[in-house]
Amino acid sequence: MTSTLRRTLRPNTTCPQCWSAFPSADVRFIAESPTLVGDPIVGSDEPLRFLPTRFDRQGRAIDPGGAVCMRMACPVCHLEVPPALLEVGQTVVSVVGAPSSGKSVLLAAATFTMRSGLVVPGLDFADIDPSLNDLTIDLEGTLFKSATPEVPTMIAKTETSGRLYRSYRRGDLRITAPKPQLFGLARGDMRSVLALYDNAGEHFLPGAVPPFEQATRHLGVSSAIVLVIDPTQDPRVHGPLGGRDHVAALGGSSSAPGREDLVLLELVNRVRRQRGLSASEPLPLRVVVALSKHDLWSPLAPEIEDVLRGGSTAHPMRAPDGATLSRVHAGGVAFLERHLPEVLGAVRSVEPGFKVVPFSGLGRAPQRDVASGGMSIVPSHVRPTWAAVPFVVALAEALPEALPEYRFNARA
Ligand SMILES: Nc1nc2c(ncn2[C@@H]2O[C@H](COP(=O)(O)OP(=O)(O)OP(=O)(O)O)[C@@H](O)[C@H]2O)c(=O)[nH]1
Ligand SMILES: [Mg+2]
Repeated sequence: MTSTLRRTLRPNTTCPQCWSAFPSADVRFIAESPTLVGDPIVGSDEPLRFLPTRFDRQGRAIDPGGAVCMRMACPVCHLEVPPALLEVGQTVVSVVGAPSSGKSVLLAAATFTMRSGLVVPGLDFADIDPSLNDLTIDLEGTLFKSATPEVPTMIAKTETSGRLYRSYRRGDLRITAPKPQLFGLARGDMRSVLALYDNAGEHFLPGAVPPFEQATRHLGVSSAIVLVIDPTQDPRVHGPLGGRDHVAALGGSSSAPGREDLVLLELVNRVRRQRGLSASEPLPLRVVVALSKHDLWSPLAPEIEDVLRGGSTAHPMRAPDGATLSRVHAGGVAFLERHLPEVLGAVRSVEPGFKVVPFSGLGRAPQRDVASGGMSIVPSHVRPTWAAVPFVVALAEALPEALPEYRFNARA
């Protein structure tokens, strides 16, 4: 590797796909010569990964077939890593929640609004490599950049395996993990790569079989967890909102009543297992409780409504400041205390510094599609509220110097 490249490399890098830490200088290159196909770790259809010994004048690696190569791969799992990762640190935020809680809609709405630059003044947020972020680009495309914005549609349920995942061989095991979605973050002097993952909710359910636990191994390295809780999955909120069927017809609820407290306890066990922590050690990560589908349950949380009504007149996408966030958090805690007390108890016991943020990824209820029986919404009607805020709060916890104005000024 040339001195120009070496100067900018960090000594170590953590792979966003298999989460192995490796010396940055050990990064493999992906062969470009058409004859060099077949890799022992990622598969026979993939180009060879190799440790370069020859370079051209610009310091670019040359593969054994003589072609110049620029794409890089992790030396352990051989999956592609963007070169930026070798130069700046990585912040991993895990999005966790039961099936149908609203994780994929949240991701689409959050990444779409963050790109606008209007959420946090001065924060640059961009794809590191659009070809690796195809999942987010697809999700955003469905709701926010549809070529047919008047035709009802909906984000599909996240499958437990398939094209949203990548696999590699480790010893005799074939390991499958969700594709990381990587974004470059920059504000002032801070530079970081944000890694996000969209898992299927089934991956987080207690009693999930071991391959599902592999798919959630980002919990072993994340600095913050956005725990998506859908209050409308709890039968106790159905009555005051007009009954279970009424709530289900508006995008809420699900066939099985959610046990969000159990999802949380399972999550904590995995975090401890994957990091080798004892049961008494505090969690080395922050938890943001993102209460989804606020459009449906807002009448049950008048304290939040009061804060929002008196809110600032800045651009509607702008994230509120720490003082407003603290008041909304207090309203969220009061709502949980009244309607989901054991969820609040479970969160409090695992992370006393948790933060509550309500949001609505769609901003309004979808409707049941007569033809397909599924839920759908007209893309031009989608107006997310606070969708990026759970991530802003998570990043303010993970990178406090870069986002000081979003730190809470009161603890729960
Ligand atoms: N009313 C309302 N409904 C929503 C909102 N967001 C999502 N929904 C509904 O909830 C369903 C599930 O949302 P998803 O984002 O796919 O949920 P998920 O957590 O990704 O689910 P899995 O992929 O199964 O784990 C959607 O199909 C909508 O019908 C919202 O902001 N408001
Ligand atoms: Mg999903």
